[in-house]
Amino acid sequence: MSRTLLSPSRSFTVAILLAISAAGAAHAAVHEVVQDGFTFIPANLEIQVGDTVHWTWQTGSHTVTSGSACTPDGLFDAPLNTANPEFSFTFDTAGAVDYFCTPHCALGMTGTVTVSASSDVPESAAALGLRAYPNPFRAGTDVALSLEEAGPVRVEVFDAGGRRAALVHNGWMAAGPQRLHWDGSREDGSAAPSGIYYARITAARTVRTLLLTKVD
Ligand SMILES: [Cu+2]
Repeated sequence: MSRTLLSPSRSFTVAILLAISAAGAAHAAVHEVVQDGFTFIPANLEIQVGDTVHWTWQTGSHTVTSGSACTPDGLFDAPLNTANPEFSFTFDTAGAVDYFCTPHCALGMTGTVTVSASSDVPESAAALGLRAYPNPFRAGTDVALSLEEAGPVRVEVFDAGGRRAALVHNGWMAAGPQRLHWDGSREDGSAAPSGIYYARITAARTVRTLLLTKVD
């Protein structure tokens, strides 16, 4: 019920176009972490949604394993040794991700990647003219976008804590103006509480975010 793909809008006062193109490519930085003895350097990293962290091995045999308190949480778990001297992971969700080295966690070989969405929102949304209407909204809102070329598009909504509230669209989309409706409900069908949300649009290898405000 939250996956309504509307036909191309005939109202350009509503459907403000979003051109997802190479010219407007989102910043998607790669951050380097080096294994040095029983430490990751830097141990604490602050990045933005869509960024990639690249770990590089130097000596010994280690792992890069997500989780807190030396307990894997399943997000990623990769060896870091002479046979696997590097590992990359792209962070798609805001929030703090703890990780550790399995054999050396008790020695304090841990790290944290803090993924931020909020600081990137105004700049990226403005650069693309991305709009939702209405916004703020009560019952539901339409996200307007326009692809230069047809291709796969994923539109997700996250709450302020980085938890996904809804998958609005995940599939092929034609070129030209489109509107995607989020009815304001969570994936389990319950109504999302009022507050700040982020719509994240993934298309043409770029990631865009748009601030949404749900009011009572
Ligand atoms: Cu280690």
